[in-house]
Amino acid sequence: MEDLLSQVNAPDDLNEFTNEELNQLADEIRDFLICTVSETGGHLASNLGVVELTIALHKHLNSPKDKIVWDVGHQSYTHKILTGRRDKMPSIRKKDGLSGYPKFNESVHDIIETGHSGTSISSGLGLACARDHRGSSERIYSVIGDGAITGGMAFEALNHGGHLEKDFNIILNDNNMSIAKNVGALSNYLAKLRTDPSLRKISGEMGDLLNSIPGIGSGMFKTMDKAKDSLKYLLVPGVLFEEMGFTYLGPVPGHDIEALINIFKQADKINGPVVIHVNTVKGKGYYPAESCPSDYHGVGAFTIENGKSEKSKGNKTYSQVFGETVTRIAEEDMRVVGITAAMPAGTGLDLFQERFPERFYDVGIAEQHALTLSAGLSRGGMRPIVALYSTFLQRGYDQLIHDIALQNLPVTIGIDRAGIVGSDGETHQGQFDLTYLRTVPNLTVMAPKDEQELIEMIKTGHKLDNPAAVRYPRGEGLGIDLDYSRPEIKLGEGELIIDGDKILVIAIGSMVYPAKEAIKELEDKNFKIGLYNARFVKPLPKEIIELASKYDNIITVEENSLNGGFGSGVMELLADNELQHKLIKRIGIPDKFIEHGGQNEMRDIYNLSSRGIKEYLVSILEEK
Ligand SMILES: Cc1ncc(C[n+]2csc(CCOP(=O)(O)OP(=O)(O)O)c2C)c(N)n1
Repeated sequence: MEDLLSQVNAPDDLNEFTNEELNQLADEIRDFLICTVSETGGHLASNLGVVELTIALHKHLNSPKDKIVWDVGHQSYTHKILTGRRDKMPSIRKKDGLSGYPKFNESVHDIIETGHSGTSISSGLGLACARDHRGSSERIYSVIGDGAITGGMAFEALNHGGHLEKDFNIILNDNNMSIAKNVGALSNYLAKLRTDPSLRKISGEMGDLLNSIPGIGSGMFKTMDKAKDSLKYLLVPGVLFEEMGFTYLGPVPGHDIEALINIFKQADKINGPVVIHVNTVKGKGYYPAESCPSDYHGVGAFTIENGKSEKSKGNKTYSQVFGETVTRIAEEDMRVVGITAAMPAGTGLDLFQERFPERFYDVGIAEQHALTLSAGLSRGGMRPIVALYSTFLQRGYDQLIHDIALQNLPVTIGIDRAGIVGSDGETHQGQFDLTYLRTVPNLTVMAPKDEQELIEMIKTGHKLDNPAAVRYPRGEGLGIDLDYSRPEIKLGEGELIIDGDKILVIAIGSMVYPAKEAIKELEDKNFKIGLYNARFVKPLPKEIIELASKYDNIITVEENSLNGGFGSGVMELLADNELQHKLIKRIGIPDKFIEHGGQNEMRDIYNLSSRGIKEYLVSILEEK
């Protein structure tokens, strides 16, 4: 059979293909995706689920004039392949290679950049408003998953979109999965629409009926809508969306390109906003991913034959140690509840979920709600421990301030993936949390140098009567022997690791060991460089003032933005104590969004490795 994939360099190339050829192309793309991701790693299962949907969209639409807005953007690989980036796919998620998400600088077909969930309806609606202001006529399709639509932003956008009555289409890509199994009342509702044969039959019959009455069918829906005919509740599936002002079409089988194109044609004829409910299978076509989609949501390189990932060093990850710590604390304290926003495995809370299902809450992709729910739980006498990634905690900043800190509630937040995250790039970096947390009154902010300190800091958070946050990096710990019985670290107590003279390095969290290594490599110089592990960003250890007065110079090191970060905090402390002349250098993340690449590779580029820290120290020593 002739290879079709190599003939597609732009969406227009699809125009030449018959339906049969489009199906063949889907098979070829699927093989290509499995092959590529087995080498690069990436979001395999989500991408395998939308191959036909993406082909159908590009066949039906005229991109880039018409706009496709991807929610999260992790499922945009087929879109990248169809829009001229096939040859670059082996570089995906690597430094200087393609991003794993839509990016303006890669293609005119990437209209909105994303990485966080639940933005596509708002941005699609914005594009529709802009189109109408300009008086043009492009079609706009936002593609959102059943997981992403559980987030508050998606509800806000539905509410507004139904009110505005703009022409734009939402494709609800329903595979019944978030990263883990999707949760929530909306998810149950979608499952009913998907599986209730009577609704499917009615939907099919209604569709046939509409198709058979040219120009009248969609009007009929509208009449029913206006009349608020109670019959509609019996006849029309998706009444929830209908009542919010959308026309609901579907559910349509999401691996049938012809059926998809037909429903898109139908949607284009309808005035006002439309929800097209598409059923897909996450991981479609690759048995390991189809049978266990959560394991293949995001994967490292793997062997195609058995689906097994390359072996890692085998140290426990920070997330695992966090999960184990919370579970142990909960054994002794019945008040402990664990909360995640759709990331039970990613945050390590799956262990807690297994052990204490009745005290575990997965709230869906709803970070804001997770935090305010914790505030309520706390006021009700529980001791919530919330686990969120640093980048997603950004979503819940007001909830942290207004609902937790203002009321000084004892909620502990485990902030995973803080600092450089690696191949997910700009949208996922945990580079801002120390900056935005430092300003919150009542909040204690900690960062462990290793996984043992993580255990002790979670205990500190749990014992405090005020809110506390502990931030730790993505990936494996240092592999040290863990002692879960050690007590909590006292509030504001840092640790002098090397007592030196002249220069003191004050490091926080993940930067303590690289700083120690750098200092060790400079041991034979005349200076003895000191090292202090601050442990606390808020309150900063008082000991820093004492130490600073003994040393000539201070250098701070952090895996956080330099703007307003840990080093800024030390600077303020020194200035407030007339010691501002002591601080000579702050090492940290510069004022920019950090691109994708290997985690350690990017750390090294931004001097957040022992090499980078050593170079800084050498330059300072040479100046002296
Ligand atoms: C605000 C936010 N929280 C969490 C995530 C992590 N995340 C990425 S994809 C995903 C699940 C998305 O599920 P769905 O929308 O159904 O898409 P699917 O992968 O199933 O196709 C989650 C939780 C995120 N990207 N953004």
